[in-house]
Amino acid sequence: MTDNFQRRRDEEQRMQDEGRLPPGQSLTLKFPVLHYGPVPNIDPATWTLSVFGEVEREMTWTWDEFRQIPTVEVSTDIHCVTGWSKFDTVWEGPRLRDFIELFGLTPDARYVIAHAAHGFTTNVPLEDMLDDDVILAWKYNGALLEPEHGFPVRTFVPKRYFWKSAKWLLKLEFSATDKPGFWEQAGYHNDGDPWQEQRYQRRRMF
Ligand SMILES: Nc1nc2c(c(=O)[nH]1)N[C@H]1C(S)=C(S)[C@@H](COP(=O)(O)O)O[C@H]1N2
Ligand SMILES: [Mo]
Repeated sequence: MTDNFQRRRDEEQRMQDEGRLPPGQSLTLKFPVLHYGPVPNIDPATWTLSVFGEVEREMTWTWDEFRQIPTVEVSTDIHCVTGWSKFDTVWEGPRLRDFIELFGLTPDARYVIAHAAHGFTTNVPLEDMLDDDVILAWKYNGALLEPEHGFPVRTFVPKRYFWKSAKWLLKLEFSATDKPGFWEQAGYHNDGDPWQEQRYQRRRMF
């Protein structure tokens, strides 16, 4: 027991030293499910995805239309604020940067707010959402997303803690001002960079 525990610790230390495991994280081989509230029962026949705010053209896609958009595959690590990281997860969907070309942004767009089922929201600066690895994921390991992992579509923002990757996406808002989301208003850090261990907001004590 102790030997196994020590070996795991050593392995995690090695990965931290190699720069792959962010500070305070430990590795999981499972795929934990984490969210607030129940899994929504989304019917793909009526689901739509819309973009609004600082866009040149407001647009809406049905599930059939959305799946026609060219996709990229991203294989990378994910890091949850509760302390688990999972390596080499494989996701597929349109790259957000390319997706934006379909409707265009106004010069005032600075933040992207993901709106998901049950009123869940999360905010990320536009600049960070233009990274190569930010996609609107609708496949995991080559198959459609499981309902508990966000079917039909989730945002995927691997350079932030995983709460910034909104499951059950309904709308993307492009905003001139920042709008702290569900967990961000509840005390999670506004930026959520795992490498800087930005888990929670610093609170003024007095
Ligand atoms: N819509 C929605 N998306 C969400 C959440 C949520 O509560 N609602 N939780 C976030 C959190 S805290 C995490 S860690 C990841 C977990 O994703 P997974 O269940 O696919 O592992 O989803 C994120 N996306
Ligand atoms: Mo999380």
